[in-house]
Amino acid sequence: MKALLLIDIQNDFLPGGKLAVPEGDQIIPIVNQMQDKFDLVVATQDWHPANHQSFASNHIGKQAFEVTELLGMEQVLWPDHCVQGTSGAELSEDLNRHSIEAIFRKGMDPAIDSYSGFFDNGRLRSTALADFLLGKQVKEVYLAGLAGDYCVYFSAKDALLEGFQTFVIEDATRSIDVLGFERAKKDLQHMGGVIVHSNML
Ligand code: VGL
Ligand code: ZN
Repeated sequence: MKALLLIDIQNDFLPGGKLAVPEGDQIIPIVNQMQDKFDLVVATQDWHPANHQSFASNHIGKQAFEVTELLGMEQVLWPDHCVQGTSGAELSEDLNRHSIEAIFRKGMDPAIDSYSGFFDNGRLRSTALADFLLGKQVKEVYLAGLAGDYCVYFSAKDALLEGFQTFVIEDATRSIDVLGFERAKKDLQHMGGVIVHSNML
């Protein structure tokens, strides 16, 4: 079984949003077209409380995009984004959402960030996404969404570590930092991941 994981296709990561990924909206028609090629479509949703410690606004004297430490781990401080219940946290209205069987929320613990759809950044807690996929006999996982150098990358990495055959659809993602995505792709390939184009599906 082949699953498509739609990572954080939320208003705040799209142009006009609080943490807009350049050209993020360009993936939406591609993602809409390819959904019927998969046995299962699952989405993730970044879903932070307002007091989340990844927000620069919750650290006196710090600016967005500064790097600090959280629980002994490097942490980029972000502009407030994907706050629970706000329109910025909603999946895009332009995204075809009717095939999405389940939505896994992440980033609810104010003390720790959660880029991956599988685990928080400290791997302290699981979202149960892996169990869900295993329960559906999924062997191959294809990733699309935002941002390529953060949540798509970390989700793909965890998919590999969880034993799924893992594919990143590179034209169905956009990144905060393009060079960061180049590094991410190399790392994923090194781990056994495969980078594909939507026209290869
Ligand atoms: C993301 C930064 C902070 C992402 C989420 O979806 O890639 N990036 N929170
Ligand atoms: Zn976030």
